Amino acid sequence: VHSGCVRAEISYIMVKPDGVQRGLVGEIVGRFERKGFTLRGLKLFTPGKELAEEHYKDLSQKPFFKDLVDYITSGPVVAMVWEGDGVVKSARKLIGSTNPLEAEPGTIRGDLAVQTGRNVVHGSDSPENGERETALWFGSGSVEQWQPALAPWLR
Ligand code: 3AN
Repeated sequence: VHSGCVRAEISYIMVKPDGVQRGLVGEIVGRFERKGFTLRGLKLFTPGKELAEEHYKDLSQKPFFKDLVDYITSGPVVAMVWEGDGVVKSARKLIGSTNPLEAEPGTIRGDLAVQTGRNVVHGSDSPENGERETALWFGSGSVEQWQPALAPWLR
C-alpha cells in the first residue's frame, strides 16, 4: 500500500521491433494491464544506435552484441514504464525465459516467440535497472504521475 509521494517500484518494459511488426503491442500491453500494474509512460519510436548500446552496455562483450543492437534499432519499439509492488520480478515472470523455447506456456515469450534473438519484449532485471532504464529511455522525472481509480480490493 502506497500513500502520498512514496513511489512504488518501476520496470522498463519494451515491445521490441519484432513484436511491433507482428502486431503484438495490444496483446503485451494488455497482459500488464490485466495483471494490475500501472502504466507510467509509453511511446513508439525507432531507437538510435547510441541509446541501444547504452541500454545493453552490460552485454557489450557478448558475441551477439552487434546483432542485438542492429535488431533493436531496426524499427519502432514501444517503450513503456510500469509501476507496482514487485513489478520487476513479476514482469520477468510474465515475460518468461530469455530463450522462448524454454519459456513456460502462459508467459509472453512462451506463448508468442521461438527465437532468443527475436523474443518480442524486454523487461528490467532489477529495480535499480528499472530506474536506470527509465531514465535512459524517458529522461529522469519525465514519466506520468497519476493514481488509477483502484477498486477497493486492490488498495
Ligand atoms: P533478458 O532479455 O531475458 O533479460 P538478457 O538480458 O540476458 O535477457 O539478454 C538481453 C537480450 O539479448 C535478450 N532479450 C536477447 O534479445 C539477446 N540475447 C541474449 N542472449 C542471446 C543469445 N545467446 N543469442 C542472441 N541474442 C541473445
